[in-house]
Parts: sequence; structure tokens; C-alpha cells
Amino acid sequence: QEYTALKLKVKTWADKAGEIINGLKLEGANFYLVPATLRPETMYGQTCCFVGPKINYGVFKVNDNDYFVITNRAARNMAYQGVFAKEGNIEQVAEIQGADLVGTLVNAPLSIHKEGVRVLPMETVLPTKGTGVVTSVPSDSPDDYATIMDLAKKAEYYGIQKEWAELEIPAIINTPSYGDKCAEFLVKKLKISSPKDTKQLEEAKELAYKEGFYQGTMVIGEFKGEKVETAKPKVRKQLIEAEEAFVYSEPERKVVSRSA
Ligand code: ZZB
Repeated sequence: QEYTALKLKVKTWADKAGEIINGLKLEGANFYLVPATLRPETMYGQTCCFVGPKINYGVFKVNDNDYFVITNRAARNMAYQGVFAKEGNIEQVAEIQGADLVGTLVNAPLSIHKEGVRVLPMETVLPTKGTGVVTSVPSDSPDDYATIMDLAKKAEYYGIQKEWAELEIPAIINTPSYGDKCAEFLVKKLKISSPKDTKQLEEAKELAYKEGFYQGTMVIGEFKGEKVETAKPKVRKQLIEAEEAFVYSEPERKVVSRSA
């Protein structure tokens, strides 16, 4: 599986994460949350960044100035992909639980939300996939739409500020069957009422992928008016050239349904 790994630079840490990071005394260092995505063309629509609240994340040294917050498993994969200074070598400087990252403000490349987006909890993040960090695009990902709606509805229960989950969701892609925001359309059509409706969400995701990729047209950004098929590699190339993203591959894994 070949992903685009996106660098979401930390602007301000949530309290608990900040205590851990300050304790490292790495003055002037840059820290990034690094989600892995298959949909670089949707990055204009990022409204938050999800972590699994119970997942343990490592803070890994990339070079003298930069550190990535990802799972240990992802760091081990990256170590053999020329991401870190020394091939095959990982240097972990701290560990932070997902719950302690919630509330951190990060810069999301290309997002319409230039002021940054928040790190929020998502119970269904898989620690065994990608980097364990997920960038949220509620216009085009049914999982993200269902989760963000739930977070806004139960902000207090989740211990977050409601407005963190209420950033504007811009339209990114138009599709003939599902309109401008296919995730919202599909969540309603399949009567999905919670992020725990994993079976329907799996179906919605498949439909959204197919329709978006084969029938979608960009309605935002530099490649507005172009088919998703042609815009996708262009947006990806742009992000990589700007050093805001890099290629991240992971060994093919057995496909296990999320509801299993
Ligand atoms: C942004 C995005 C925008 C995504 C979209 C999807 C969609 P897949 O398809 O299941 O193989 N993802 C990445 N890592 C994880 C994880 N550890 N746990 C849970 N979800 C994860 O997985 C690829 C997508 O699943 C990734 O691409 C990421 O969300 C999420 F409009 O990034 B995506 C119709 C989907 N649309």
C-alpha cells in the first residue's frame, strides 16, 4: 500500500503533551503529526487530525531539527524508506498517549483552515495501519464525517471544545451521484448514526472511493475543474516538492474487515 504521509506541524501543544515535550529541552525543534492518506487531492478539506486516544505514539527524531509523532510500527517501516537520518535506525525521544495529544493545534498543508486544525480523538483508528494518525476530511470520508458529528454532539463527554469539531467543511469534489459532499450524502443515505456503525461505514467508504476517483471533479484549489484522476497525482507531487509530504509504503497486509 503506497500512502502519502503528510507533515502537520505542531503550532501549540495540548497541556499534557506540552509538558512531555518541554521536558525534552529541544529548543527550536519542529514537531509534526504525520497522517498517512490515500487521498492527497482532498487535503484542502482537512478540518482536524485524529488520533486513537488509547494508542501510544512515539516521538521520533528525523534529523537535527525535526521530530515525527507516529506509532512505533510506522517508525520501523520508515526507517527503511530513507525517512530518517540513518538507514534502519530509529531514535525515539518520548512517548505520548493519544488522549494527551487531543487539543494540540497543528498546521494542515493546503487546508482552507489556515489558522490550523485540532487533534481530536477517534476510537476507530487502527494502530496497525498507516502511521496511526489520520487526517480528517469530513466532506469525502464517511468515517470522518460520522466521527466529527459525534464529537460535536458529545463534546463534553469527549473532553473537547465543541468548536474544535465545528470547523467549516468545504466542498472538495463534485460527483454526479452524490453531489458536492459525498460523505455527508452517503452517511445520511445509509442511515449511519454513529462512528460505531462499522458495517455501513465500510460500504459508504467503498462507494465514496469509487465515485470520487472515477467520476469526481475538483471544485477547489489549483486543479479546480479537473477530474480527480488527473488532479490526484498533481496535488501529491506539489505536496512532496514543497516538503510537506513524502511517500510512505507499508508491506501488504491481510485485509481484515474493521467490523470483524
Ligand atoms: C484522508 C482521506 C480523505 C481518507 C478521504 C479517505 C477519504 P483504507 O482505504 O481503509 O485502506 N486511515 C489511515 N490510517 C488509518 C488508521 N490507522 N486507522 C483508521 N483509518 C486510517 O485506508 C486509507 C484511509 O483510511 C486513509 O485515507 C485515511 O483516511 C484512513 F476523503 O485520508 B484517508 C472514502 C475515503 N475517503
